[in-house]
Amino acid sequence: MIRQLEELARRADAELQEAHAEEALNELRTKYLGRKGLLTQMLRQLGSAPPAERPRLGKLSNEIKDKIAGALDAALKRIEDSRGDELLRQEAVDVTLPGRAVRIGQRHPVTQVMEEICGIFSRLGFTVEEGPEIETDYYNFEALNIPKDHPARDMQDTFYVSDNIVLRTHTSPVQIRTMEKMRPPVRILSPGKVYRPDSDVSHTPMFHQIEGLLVDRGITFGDLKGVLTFFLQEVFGADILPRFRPSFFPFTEPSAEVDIRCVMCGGEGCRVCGQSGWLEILGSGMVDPAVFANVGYDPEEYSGFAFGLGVERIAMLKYGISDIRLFFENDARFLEQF
Ligand code: 2U9
Repeated sequence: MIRQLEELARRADAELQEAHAEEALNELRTKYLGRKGLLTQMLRQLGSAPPAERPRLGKLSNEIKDKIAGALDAALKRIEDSRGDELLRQEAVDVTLPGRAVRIGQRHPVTQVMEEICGIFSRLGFTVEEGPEIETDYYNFEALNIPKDHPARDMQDTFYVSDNIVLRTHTSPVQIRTMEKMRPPVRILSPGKVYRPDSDVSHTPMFHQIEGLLVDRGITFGDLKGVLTFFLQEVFGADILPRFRPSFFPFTEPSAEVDIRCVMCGGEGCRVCGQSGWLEILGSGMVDPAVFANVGYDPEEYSGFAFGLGVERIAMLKYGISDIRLFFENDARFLEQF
């Protein structure tokens, strides 16, 4: 029986050397150590061995059993370890590879120009105020001295939401709302989207405006000219000399449109300036006393000036763009240039 046991141990050892896969090792475990396994069967025969030999046989059988089980466990562990190594190899990161370039976006050209303009006025102490794009007839028209059926309403075609609700046609309602809640001195800018039903190379139904309002005691047309000249020289260069041309707006009196020498032809006359040599940049004027009365400011005590400009128009002149609709097609090849 000892020889049988030793023979079994040798065979198991030989077969173990040959088994490399997990499956083969599990088969060997069943073959030798399983409930009907070869070693298990021999252990059962121990009872029929002479009593004197049983302790030795028992000890030897257990040693062989432990040896086979140990060898199987070790072989399985080797397989598991090498699987982990393989996984590490597969998932390894080559830290010497160059990184993938990240495409960095940028702000829309209209936003850039808007921020530039707000930046210039903020250095003069103006702060930004915002308000709703859907407005009441009162804030968009009435409070600004544009009564119903007044011919001035024809100056601004309007998107009506209902009888008394409109998409704001200018950002002026923001100034009315601000004056309602704030006493002078007032020095504010209102940038934002406005809406008018127009569409061609120089009009889109939505565009951006920046308006400004300054109210205090003793403000004169001279202050208006000084502030707007400073602004235009910051945007278009120190050598431009603006022209203040009389005009009319219902909410300002007197009113002036502000022109600069054409940036395209230098005043010679070209397609951009319509052969006039001048470019219209801003509308402006001294706030009409009727508007002050609507917000409870005493026109005898306070005066102020206001101005308005179209941001897309400034951006077109600054960058030489001939069709305003390019700003809103969102073609990355166009937008990336700014
Ligand atoms: C209040 C009082 C007065 C704002 C003004 C203009 C002149 C003007 C246009 C320029 C081109 C609009 O974008 S555009 O079409 N704006 O000409 N805006 S004065 O006057 C105000 C505003 C608010 C309470």
